[in-house]
Amino acid sequence: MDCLFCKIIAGEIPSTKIYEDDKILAFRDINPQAPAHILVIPKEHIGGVDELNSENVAIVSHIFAKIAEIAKNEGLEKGYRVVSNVGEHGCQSVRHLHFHILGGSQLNGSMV
Ligand code: DGP
Repeated sequence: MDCLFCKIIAGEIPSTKIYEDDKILAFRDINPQAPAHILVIPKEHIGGVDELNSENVAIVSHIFAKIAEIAKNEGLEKGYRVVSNVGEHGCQSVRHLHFHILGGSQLNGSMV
């Protein structure tokens, strides 16, 4: 499978890692949209939120528990945004489930 984030997980493409365990990886986005812009991904290949189901959804609770920890470690006490783009209309450019953590300054109030 030709998946960019699977290659990052495999170490074939370098990344700035923030957190890693046997199930997930967090690393800095190559094109930051905010002072802090981190991607959190499952090591299992799941294409996006639209491929979640009762068999694989447990990973999302693990990811969100770690998002809270990561945000605290990044000093984002004043708040942050968690975003997952899905499919063409959602402007998802990498078809591997990922959650953006965006923060470090006042974000725009608009969601779109
Ligand atoms: P999305 O558009 O929601 O699918 O987000 C994909 C993000 O992935 C986008 O913000 C840029 C980031 N990205 C793309 N290629 C690379 C890469 O090679 N390394 C890192 N660290 N981030 C990447």
